[in-house]
Amino acid sequence: MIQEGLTIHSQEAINLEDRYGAHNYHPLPVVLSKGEGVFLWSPEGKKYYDFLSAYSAVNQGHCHPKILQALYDQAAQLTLTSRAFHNDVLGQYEKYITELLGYDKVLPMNTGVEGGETALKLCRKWAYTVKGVPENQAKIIFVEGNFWGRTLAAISSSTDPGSYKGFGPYMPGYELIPYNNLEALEKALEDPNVAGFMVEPIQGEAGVVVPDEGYLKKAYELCKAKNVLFIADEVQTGLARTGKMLCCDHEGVKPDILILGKALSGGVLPVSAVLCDDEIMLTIKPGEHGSTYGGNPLACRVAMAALQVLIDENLAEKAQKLGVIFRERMNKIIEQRPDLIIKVRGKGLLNAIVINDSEESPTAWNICLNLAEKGLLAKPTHGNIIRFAPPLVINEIQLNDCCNIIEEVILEFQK
Ligand code: IF1
Repeated sequence: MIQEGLTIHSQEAINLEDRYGAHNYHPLPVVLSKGEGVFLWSPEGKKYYDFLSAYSAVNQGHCHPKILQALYDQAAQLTLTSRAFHNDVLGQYEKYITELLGYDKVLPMNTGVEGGETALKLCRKWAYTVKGVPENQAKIIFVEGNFWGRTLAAISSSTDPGSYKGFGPYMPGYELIPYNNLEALEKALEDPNVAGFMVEPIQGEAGVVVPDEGYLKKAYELCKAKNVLFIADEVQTGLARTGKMLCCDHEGVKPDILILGKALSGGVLPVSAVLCDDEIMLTIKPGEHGSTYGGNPLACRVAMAALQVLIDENLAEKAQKLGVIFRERMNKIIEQRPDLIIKVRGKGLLNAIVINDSEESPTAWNICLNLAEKGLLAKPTHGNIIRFAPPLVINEIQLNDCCNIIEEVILEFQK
């Protein structure tokens, strides 16, 4: 049933996007018009479990009432002043998030990639003004398989031609090493001009690639030994997703620079943040960085509510517990269909199954079409990997219901 005036038929929505929108995505043939908690509905009222969570931006569930209330209240009061003036919310938010995560200061931005750009500017500035790297000689080390957004600086570090091909020339001062390889990192750190090492604690886009136990801790120590900044991109892994407030918490690593985004607003509007201590943060002087919407009162109020929900609802602990159940269920399915699924991997409620087929094969896509038909939304990444990441507010009954759907689709699937 279409709610007249409020929405349009699915096919009409698809047609309008095709005719008037850039073709920079290849979405599943699913149209959504309502979200609540772990559920999404099409305009026609078809109900889905959301197992993508907008790539971990709605950890708190769709349209969380407490986050929406913060939005409504602030929106009626003041939404944006620019940073040409102070506002009465920004300082409260800055105090809240820096005390919560244990850093001297935060630089508020909007999207995750802006967070990455900001972190790299801070890292380079620190290298020139504190470490003493010669001007314009700073090097940043990235790992193969990284993904931190779509800007020219971000794709310059990519090893995925789908991200960088056709957009050169690329940002200089980058060095790439294999992920989860400490020897390669140790070697790269020999260069005295290295300013920073930027890494995802678990690689999301690459297909939920979990490094060996101890990799993050040892990588951090190698960086410290060479006075190199350890920069953690927790845009996707942070904020309770992997079973801890931050994925780095699993190994007791406190990044020199921490990048957050996505669930920092609970999916309500773009909010990102870069946190670090004064020695790094104060290398950027007034007028050297910022953005129109960075630190706007609406985003700050929403972000405080989004963070508070993570704490009040113990979402990290829930993700940890339900993640174990989920992977156990997936492994039982794999025992029955080893021809189709190679493995399940992940931490907390950031997981993925690896399909026993080439990246070019349509198998993962077709499995996702069948899952959608049965009311569960997920999407392949890199062709043969299906990421499963429900909102962290999912309960055990719902999780098992979703595992039943996945089991049904996998057991009956024929390539
Ligand atoms: C799209 C991928 C995921 C990220 C990490 C920074 C950013 C992202 C670890 C940039 C963003 C998003 C981008 C989004 C789809 C999604 C994605 F498939 F593209 F790669 F999650 F894996 N660091 N990831 O994952 O944050 O600027 O987007 O706010 O491009 O469609 P952003």
